[in-house]
Amino acid sequence: MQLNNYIDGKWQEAGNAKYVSVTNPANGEELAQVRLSTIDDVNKAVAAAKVAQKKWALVPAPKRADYLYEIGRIMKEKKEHLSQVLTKEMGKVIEEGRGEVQEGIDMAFYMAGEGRRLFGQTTPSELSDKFAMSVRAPIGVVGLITPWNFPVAIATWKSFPAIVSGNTFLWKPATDTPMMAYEMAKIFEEVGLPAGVANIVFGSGSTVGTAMIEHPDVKVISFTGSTETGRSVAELGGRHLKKVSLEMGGKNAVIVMDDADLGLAVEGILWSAFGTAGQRCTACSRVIVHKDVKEELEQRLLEAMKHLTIGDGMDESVKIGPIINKNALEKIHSYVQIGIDEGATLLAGGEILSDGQLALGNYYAPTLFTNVDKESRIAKEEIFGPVVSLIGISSLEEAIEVNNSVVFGLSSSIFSRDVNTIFKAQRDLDTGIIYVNAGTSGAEIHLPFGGTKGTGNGHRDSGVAALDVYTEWKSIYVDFSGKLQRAQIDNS
Ligand code: UN1
Repeated sequence: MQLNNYIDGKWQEAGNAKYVSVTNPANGEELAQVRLSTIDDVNKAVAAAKVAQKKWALVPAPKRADYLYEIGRIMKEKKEHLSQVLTKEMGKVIEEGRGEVQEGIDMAFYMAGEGRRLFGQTTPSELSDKFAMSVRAPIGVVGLITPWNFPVAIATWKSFPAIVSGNTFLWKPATDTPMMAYEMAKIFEEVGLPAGVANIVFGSGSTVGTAMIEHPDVKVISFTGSTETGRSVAELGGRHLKKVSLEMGGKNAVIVMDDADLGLAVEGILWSAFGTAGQRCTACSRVIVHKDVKEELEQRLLEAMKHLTIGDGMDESVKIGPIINKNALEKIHSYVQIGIDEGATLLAGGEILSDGQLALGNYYAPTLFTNVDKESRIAKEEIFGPVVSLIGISSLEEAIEVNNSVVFGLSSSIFSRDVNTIFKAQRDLDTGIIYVNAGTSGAEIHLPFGGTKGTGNGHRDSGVAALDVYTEWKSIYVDFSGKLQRAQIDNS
């Protein structure tokens, strides 16, 4: 199967004659070939999106939303097919593949609902016979750059609010996972989304991403990916005065206090540290545990980890799938070496798995370190794999201090039964997402998603907050007094 760009409602071969293979990380099997795009392809897509946007902005928002209801309905109808494609190209286990597709369906219906809201404000004027209000206005053509770890959900967090509010878009999916974008393009075609509203351009960040950011007709860039790339996106975007929304790395922690339900904490840690093989921005990478329960937690985690089955995510009994590619696998393994060199105690895992069928794919053993120094690299840097570090603490204040000591601020969690502890924690943890008595992942689409410090730049995906990325506020004053009334002057 060969994947081509979807531009102006048509399937178009990219200018570059080179095809690259898309492979299944579970077994190395080739799934498709994708042609990489050139700057010319980007220009074509932007031109189509620009023409389409003029008309799309005039379609009443509830009518724009009708397309989203249809998209949601078809995604629901095709849920199993989409989940299987997702699991094959990205590797997450099929149960999680279904969960991610569901996240996209939820987003479709949620944002479709916004078509009849898109609330602005009406407010009294300081002058008589004058009306004041604000409305959300579309911005124009938006550029979306999405990661491989959530190939569909994250794209829906960005594209659905963009189109319901009257923009058109150009989407560059990650090179490792173009198939979900192709599937979504087929759905856009099926619902009859007007040509040019949704455009998909496959290709590299250096060519397609850069061309998108530099193009004068692309007004907004929404990016999810590494902090390193996000920084370049922001720098380049800044030079071109783009509105840039970034969602980047995490170094999320679960705090386990001495009064916690340890059984529940073990389940929460396992799920958020090793689910998706740790390849979530929201994955738990640190466990900050009260010294009075540290040893018991270690024992319980080790016991529970014995039951984690690793393999091809298409097998319903498998709990942990592969790592996206060989480079990522090597990076994870090099962090484990760093941890050992830094003097942390390796309790479990720490190896690339290659027994039998596993040799065909990229698998890493779920890894548990303890006695990790809070200042060490494995306690501070994002690993993006199934590696978790236990750090001992003696008080809530210390736990919060350790949690907040990293450069990232996406997600955090606390296990405790004490209401005072919980409320202090939710006030003082400086992350964009906080969980109480649950792990660090599992955000729902109707709340803002994003983080503080090195995780973001003040914007949010999903939730009603996403509309702020894709709209400008227009404040409108209607004077019906029939005379000149000067604000701040004639009303005193
Ligand atoms: C991500 O890892 O970038 O909360 C997204 C979660 C999912 C989304 C994760 N709903 O883990």
